[in-house]
Amino acid sequence: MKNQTKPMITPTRSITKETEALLNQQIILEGQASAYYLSMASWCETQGYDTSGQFLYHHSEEERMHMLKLFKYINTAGGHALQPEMTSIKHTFKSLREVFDLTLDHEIAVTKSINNLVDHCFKTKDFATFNFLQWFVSEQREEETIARRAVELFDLIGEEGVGLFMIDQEIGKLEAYAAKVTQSN
Ligand code: OFO
Repeated sequence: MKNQTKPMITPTRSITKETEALLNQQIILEGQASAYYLSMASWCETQGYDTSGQFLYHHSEEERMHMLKLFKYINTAGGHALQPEMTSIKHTFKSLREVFDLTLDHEIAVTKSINNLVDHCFKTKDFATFNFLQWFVSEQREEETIARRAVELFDLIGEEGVGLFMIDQEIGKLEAYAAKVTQSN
């Protein structure tokens, strides 16, 4: 009887350990984004911000899809994608504005991390991973645009009277807006 613990196939590694570790770091950020936005969506729903809630549920799904893209890439390249721990999830928020301020902060952090990864791949001549990451570069541009517009709505419309209701409605239109703007660039 052969040793059952050995894998049937030994994958050929096409990314370095360092790149694998950086990609796993990126998985953490995408997983956090998905978890944070899910928690925010739930809070919005409990507060009557239904459109923002739907927007954030959808955004949470998208972030999970980004995380899965990285899982597939790392494992196909001979590495091991790791499910990150999810701790310190914030469940309640001071206001709708705080939700979108935090969303923008997180998107900026994700963009920085993607840029560092791209820079690392270029410097180490890992052009396959560099190429794979271009999708994330474009996606971050779009997501940062959406998050910035969301935050701007609070100053543009104002939160008094029916302001918050209107902001909630406008948030539902942001994805279509950002897709149009980034495509025309
Ligand atoms: Fe994964 O796109 Fe934003 O964070």
